[in-house]
Amino acid sequence: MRRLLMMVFLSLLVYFGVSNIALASPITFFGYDQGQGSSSYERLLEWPNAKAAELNLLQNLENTSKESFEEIGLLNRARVGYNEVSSVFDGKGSFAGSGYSLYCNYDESYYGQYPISGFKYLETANRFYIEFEDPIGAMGFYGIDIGDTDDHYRDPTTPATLRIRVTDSSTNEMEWIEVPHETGVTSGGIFYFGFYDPDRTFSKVEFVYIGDGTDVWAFDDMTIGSPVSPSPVPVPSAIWLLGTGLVTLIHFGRKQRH
Ligand SMILES: [Ca+2]
Ligand SMILES: [Ca+2]
Repeated sequence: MRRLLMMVFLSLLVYFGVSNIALASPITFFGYDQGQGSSSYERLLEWPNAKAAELNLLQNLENTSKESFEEIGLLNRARVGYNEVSSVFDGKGSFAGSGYSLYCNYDESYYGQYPISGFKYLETANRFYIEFEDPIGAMGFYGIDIGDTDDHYRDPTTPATLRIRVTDSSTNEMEWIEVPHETGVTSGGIFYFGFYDPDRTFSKVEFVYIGDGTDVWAFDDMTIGSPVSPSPVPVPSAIWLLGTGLVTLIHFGRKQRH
């Protein structure tokens, strides 16, 4: 009896131990449309590759909230600090950052930065982060004029690149998610980057500026959500066997006592 119980305990340990180890990395999406050139600050009129990446991500999500920055009360060419914009994504998140980290609403290309939707977007040359009231399982965003490091202001030997860092809400661990954008590309390009994780949720997403080069970036049409729930998975045979084993054990134990 004791040996049987020990075997049940060991099977449980193996089953749950293995499923904990099998945590997958986030699944990522990326699409890039090249800008018109470093001497031209004309905006792109369409961005099919970036758009396709956005649609691919959204197909995998539910409970989405989109932030287009259009609701933020700004006059043309005005800027506000992060502390003035505490509620985004339908009130589910808030931005924070420091230094030159501002919202803008230029309705034309400003040195390569411009909006995707409407005429408002987020413009920054610094690290910023978004914190979420309830943890999210997915996020995507448009990045505009990111990676044109051989252009004005920039140090081409240490180009400015964007990386994002997520905080796992259950373990508080930080993890980098690489944004696979090029550097040394033309001004005014547009990419879409997104990720979802079927196994974990995130309470904080940090946009981190790496490199000594100075660059100014724009972000627009960010979406948060959760991965579409998988259809009910049939109970694994191991669990069936375990259950059947336990029932037999209990039955056997009772019989012995009687
Ligand atoms: Ca917008
Ligand atoms: Ca730029």
